[in-house]
Amino acid sequence: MAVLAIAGGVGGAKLALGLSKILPPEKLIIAVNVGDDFTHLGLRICPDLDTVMYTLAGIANPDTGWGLANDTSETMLALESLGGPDWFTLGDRDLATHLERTRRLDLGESLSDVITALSAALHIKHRITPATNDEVSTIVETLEGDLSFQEYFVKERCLPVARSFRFQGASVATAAPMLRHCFLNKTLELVILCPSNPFLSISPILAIPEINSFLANTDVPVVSVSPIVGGRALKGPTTKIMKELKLEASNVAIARFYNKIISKIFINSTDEKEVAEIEKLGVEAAVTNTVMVTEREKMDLANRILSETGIKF
Ligand code: FO1
Repeated sequence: MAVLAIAGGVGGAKLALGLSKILPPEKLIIAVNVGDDFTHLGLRICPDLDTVMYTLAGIANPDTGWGLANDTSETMLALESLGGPDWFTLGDRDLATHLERTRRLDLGESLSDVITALSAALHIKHRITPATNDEVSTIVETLEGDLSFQEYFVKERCLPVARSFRFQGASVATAAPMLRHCFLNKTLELVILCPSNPFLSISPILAIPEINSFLANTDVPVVSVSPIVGGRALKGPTTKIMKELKLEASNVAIARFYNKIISKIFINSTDEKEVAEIEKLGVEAAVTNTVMVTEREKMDLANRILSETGIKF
């Protein structure tokens, strides 16, 4: 039996790391969002997958949460002097990941096989899989028209007002083989929606029919860790997006968003006052520290989730 952690970028990667420090490889699967992926400079860029891989390998840039620690940017400088696009910063060593991924994909390898190979090369023992091997692209519908995720997030720095999102390709995408195997063989004992942006990072995964129907119908406990603390997101545009979607930036709103699939939500101790409101939704609220800065805090949160849900490890 195994725990399935569903993760997006930086926030999800932190909890995935905490879980990987506690659970042995055979007891954990990390399924990662592909909605942020895009082809740039002819290379297939998979930011959330790379953030999770680099984080588990202990080589992620600690300041940004993405890219590699101590990377250099000679190639970007040279590219800029040639008049190439410099809005999306790719480190010299990070580029090797994109080159090798693109090489393998062009040979016809599936994205999940490529991630398995790259993870092995990075000496990662735990299993990381894309949510799907199909292309799912998050499109941000803004007042200035539709933007691809990276155009919105990086090029426009999340400034355009978001009206809604769509996940191009999701309706015909299938679950990655590792996930399908778990669903069919009933090998999961817990599903954790990690504290990533529900609208931008988790929704593209829930939009995949096979994954949505599993989560909506399974009797395996599905829990989430809220990305909101004290009325704001710890990182990224979640709070701004919630405002633009006319949602209050609260744990109640997150619990309501996931209401059909979660039985429990973990919220930060500062937000204890929201428990009653959340439990009116029929979702149990567990209060703990959800702010993960140190590795200890990542492991403590992972421990709390596993012990609250009775997972033996
Ligand atoms: N985010 C930025 O804000 N600016 C960048 O130039 C940038 C480059 C980049 C390169 C590789 C990579 O894996 C991630 C990168 N990110 C950058 C972060 C990325 O946009 C986000 O991590 C996710 O897509 C959102 O979770």
